[in-house]
Amino acid sequence: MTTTEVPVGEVDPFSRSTLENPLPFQAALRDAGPIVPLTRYDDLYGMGRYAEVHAALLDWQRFCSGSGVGLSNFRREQPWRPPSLLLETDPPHHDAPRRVLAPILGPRALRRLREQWFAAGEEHVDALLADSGPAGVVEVDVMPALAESFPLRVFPDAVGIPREGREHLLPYGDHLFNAFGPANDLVAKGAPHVAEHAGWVNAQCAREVLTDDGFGAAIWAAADRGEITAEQAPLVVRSLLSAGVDTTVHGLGAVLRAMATHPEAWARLRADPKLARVAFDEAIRWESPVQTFFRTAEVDVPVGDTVVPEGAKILMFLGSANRDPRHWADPDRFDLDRDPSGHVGFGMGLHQCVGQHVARLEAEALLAALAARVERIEVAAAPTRHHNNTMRAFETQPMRLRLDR
Ligand code: OVV
Repeated sequence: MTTTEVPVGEVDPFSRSTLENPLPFQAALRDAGPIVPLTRYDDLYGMGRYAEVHAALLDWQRFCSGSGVGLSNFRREQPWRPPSLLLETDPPHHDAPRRVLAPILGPRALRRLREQWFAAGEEHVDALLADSGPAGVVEVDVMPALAESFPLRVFPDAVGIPREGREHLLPYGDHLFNAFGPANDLVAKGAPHVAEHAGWVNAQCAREVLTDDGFGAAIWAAADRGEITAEQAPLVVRSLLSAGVDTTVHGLGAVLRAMATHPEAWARLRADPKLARVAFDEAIRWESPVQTFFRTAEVDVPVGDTVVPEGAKILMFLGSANRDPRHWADPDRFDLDRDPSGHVGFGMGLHQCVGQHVARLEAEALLAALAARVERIEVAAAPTRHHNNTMRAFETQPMRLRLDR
């Protein structure tokens, strides 16, 4: 491992070997101090410990988002797409879009979807399990068969976009999350196709394209009430299509991994399906599908013995904070008995994931349907990783689902 050969500050956090298994790098980063210069990139610092990451996420005045939450500094470089009105802004500009979106995706509004999504979960799982042989076993790659197809089945309908063209959603998100990192081969791989994916995504945000009963229409209704402008509305819809698909796919990938590798946890969840919510949050802590976001120092900021100079980028290692032994007991263990709340896998503070209730509902619906019919989830073959500059993801997870009989 390169981390034992060179000082941790000289390691590229976005190299293929670090992305394949970031955990040794993250442990070395935490041990090196509260903040470490990352010398592979100009004016970059890394934070890997829970206490500092948590504090910085709350300190939006000094660790700002308006210069972009990727490596690119919007003060000096042109963003590849118009900045997000939620993610890539600071108060006061951030606040109206956030105030509009929060109730649209909040627990009260989602009550309407709960029954529908549980029914969709049952249908989805029934269709997959229909192929079981006489032994009552289905062997399948759960990434396409469950983690990708279930969010794609329920979420775009809830936003209210048409069916045609939905194949653009995953590659758009994959490129967007790569583009927060450096301009490496992962970004180059997506670049030739960005225009078509982004063109399609942007076109779905127009009021005429959206159904009149979805999240998208609710955003436009807020524009009609004057709570945001008609220029802002399509960009807020774009945030749903940007942040709402790949993230939940890899969140589901994480909880399925946890359930397959912890059969006792699966048995407990089956006996008490209410555990699905804590299982999902613990999986988000444990795997941290969104591994990193950047902030920009608004002023010179002292952290420990280091002063981060104004204008520098700080890479916040959410996944590392979520496995910091200074904060968590036995952090590498997936543990249904711990309280994972306080994890920073959804961020923290004023930018904390506004879609987290939607993600939890998708997870609950899918896990409940599986729990009703699947006695054991087993690893059928080693999983493979999908490399992305921001997300920790699986490409494949071959599993055996043993039906209850
Ligand atoms: C959290 C997140 C990720 C990616 C995109 C966006 C948000 C957005 O607002 O566009």
